[in-house]
Amino acid sequence: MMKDKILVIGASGQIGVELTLALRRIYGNAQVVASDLREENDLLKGTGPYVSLDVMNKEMLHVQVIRQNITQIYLLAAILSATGEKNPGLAWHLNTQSLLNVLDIAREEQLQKVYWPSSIAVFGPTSPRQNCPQQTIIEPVTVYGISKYAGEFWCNYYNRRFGVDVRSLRYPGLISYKSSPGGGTTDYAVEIFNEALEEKKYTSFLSAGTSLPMMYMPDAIRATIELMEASAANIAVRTSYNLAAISFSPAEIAAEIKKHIPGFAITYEPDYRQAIADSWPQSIDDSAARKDWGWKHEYDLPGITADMLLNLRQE
Ligand code: NAD
Ligand code: AKB
Repeated sequence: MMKDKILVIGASGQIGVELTLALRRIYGNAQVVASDLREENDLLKGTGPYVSLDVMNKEMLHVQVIRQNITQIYLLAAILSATGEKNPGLAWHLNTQSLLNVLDIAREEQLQKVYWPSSIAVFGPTSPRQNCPQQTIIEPVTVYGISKYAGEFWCNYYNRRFGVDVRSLRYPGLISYKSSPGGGTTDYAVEIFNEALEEKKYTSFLSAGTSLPMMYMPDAIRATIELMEASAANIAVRTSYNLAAISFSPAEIAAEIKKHIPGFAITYEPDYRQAIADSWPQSIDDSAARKDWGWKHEYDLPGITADMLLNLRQE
């Protein structure tokens, strides 16, 4: 049997760094090829192979897949919600064409598996705000959400029509300390920790009571690997699975940080990202993921806060 050989595209990003390191621990360093348009992240250096790659260049991507004997692709390259609103055409182009390039190559080369993340950003103002179900009214109002929703249907199409084993999760906002977030609406929940430690104050670009679905990176990485390792027979959703952990607002995370840094102060200056956040649900029903492949989150807000501050203090 051919040994698994994985290509991670967008490996220098917020998720890519930690996912690449986790995959290398499981499959072996040499079996996981990291790639990105930008330079190799410092945390990846010396841990395994790295190639400079533009996922929009389909020919070069195809060459790499053949040359490296790739059997699985994790596609993480994307433009996120806040940056996407500044250049909608570019966000649509990158987010959808990168996926089509990967799905086409997966079909032609009969790759074992593909992973591509969607987002809670697929939901819009007409979706239920609380416990938003897997299947519901979905009318996204950001270009990022539109591109993710279209991508989900491309995944479903390539699975049904061509048998490509592509799997996907609708991640909530992700909180991490290893690699910085790349231009999303939930980025405040990472920035707040750095500013709390450095300045003892933070100005939030979302209002005090804006509650959003969130997750700690270790949970997100584990969810990704558990989904990818599940038996294909258990993957009933071939668009993208709702995935949830906790929900909180800027005021709630600030109160939790204050327990560790009593002098910490937060102020609020909502900007264009407030409208994006207001269009998303406050909480997500992920019972399909829990039932089909046993998803269970571990970290709550006190656990995330304590771990973030501990690790950032050690840097
Ligand atoms: P990120 O912006 O931190 O990382 C994306 C990486 O892709 C960057 O390193 C970037 O250089 C690279 N990239 C961009 N264009 C490329 C190209 N043409 N070729 C090759 N690489 C390219 O994003 P992230 O937060 O790590 O997100 C990864 C995926 O997860 C995205 O699809 C995103 O939509 C999704 N997601 C992320 C979150 C989150 O909170 N981080 C939540 C939901 C979904
Ligand atoms: C963003 O805010 O754009 C991302 C996401 C929820 O997809 N973190």
